[in-house]
Amino acid sequence: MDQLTDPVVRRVAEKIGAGERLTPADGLALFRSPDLTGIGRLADAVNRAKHGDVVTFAANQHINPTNICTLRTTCVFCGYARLPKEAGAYRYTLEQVLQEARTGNGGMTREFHIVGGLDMKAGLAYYQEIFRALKAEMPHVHIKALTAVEIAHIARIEKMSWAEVLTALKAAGLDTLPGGGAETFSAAVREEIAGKKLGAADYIGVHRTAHGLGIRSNCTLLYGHVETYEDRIEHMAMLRTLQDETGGFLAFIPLAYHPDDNVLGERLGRRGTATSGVEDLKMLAIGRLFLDNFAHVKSHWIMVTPALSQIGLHYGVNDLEGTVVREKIYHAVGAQTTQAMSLDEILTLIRGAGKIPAERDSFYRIIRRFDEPADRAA
Ligand code: V47
Ligand code: SF4
Repeated sequence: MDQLTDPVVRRVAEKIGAGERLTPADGLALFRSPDLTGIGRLADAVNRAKHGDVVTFAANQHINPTNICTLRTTCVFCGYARLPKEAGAYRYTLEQVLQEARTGNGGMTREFHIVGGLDMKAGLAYYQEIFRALKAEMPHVHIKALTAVEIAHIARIEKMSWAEVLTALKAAGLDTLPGGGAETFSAAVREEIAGKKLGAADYIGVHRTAHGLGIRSNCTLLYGHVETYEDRIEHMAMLRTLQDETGGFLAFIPLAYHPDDNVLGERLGRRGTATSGVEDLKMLAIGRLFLDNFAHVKSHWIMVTPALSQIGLHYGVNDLEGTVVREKIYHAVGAQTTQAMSLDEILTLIRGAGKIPAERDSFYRIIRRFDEPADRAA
């Protein structure tokens, strides 16, 4: 790495070469460094050492069973939630969930990603029924469902502990937890953007409990709103600490804040100004470098565009959000990207980066590699 121009990045490269973990000060210095290319080269080297040229994706399908949410007025970045009597509010019946599950992906779905609002009428029994019915009809499909925030909500309305809720849902068919609801852990930021949402310690607590019960999970970081670089580092440090303790996280997924059609975006006067490409790439690369105990860093192409995600494959990313069939949460806040990607489109995107696409299961085991064709211009 003798062409690294910024001494800060050079120092970090030496540390990584010596097998040393990055400190919060190192992470902060990287965010402040102008040397995006150098940071990317480091992240790429770390990523290649773990995964070679293979980039994975899952054939997954998002289902959002209810948009009714008690936090509708306090999560000011969210454009998806509705109050129970508000126009556009919905809660699927079991039959509607099954209908949607049956329609997607031409039968290739291997994972349902099921999340929604904190709906007082969607308690334990509602989700148990859904998971049981999905598993009865499609036993091969993995169920990744309910964020830590939703688990805590169900526990509260059912007067049960997190462990009891998780155990009951696991028995009904829940396999893993998605990473949503983390937002940014900093108490001051949370107060401003998600005043009434489950706090950082409890988000971590639900994931710790899940890992203890053999339920693995993902984690996220919502960036590009009012948080500072220090907040991003503090957030990732908490994730890294839990990962040291349990090893239960599968992937880290940075989520780029979208300012359209939500109160926060209006308040900040940010309509039409999503995060910049440089910010997105830095976030992905520094996530890869700081979270040295994470195997997988996933880019969410729906938010940062497929083109940026493709470049991210040279900045530490080894996994792409899959062939999402119908995405509502981001498209409620102005995401202009397509709602789904076909298998061909995903293969073309990954090959266009000079990488080898591979379909994976929900535990990141490779199902099939697509080594071919090598010499096509994409
Ligand atoms: O927690 C809501 C985010 C998350 C906005 O685990 C917004 O595999 C940007 O967590 N701008 C839910 N982001 C989505 C999520 C996720 C997505 C894909 C894969 C996985 C996984 C998890 O969406 C929320 C929140 O952070 N979000 N509104 C917005 N205006
Ligand atoms: Fe509800 Fe989640 Fe939206 Fe907050 S981000 S209002 S918890 S759906």
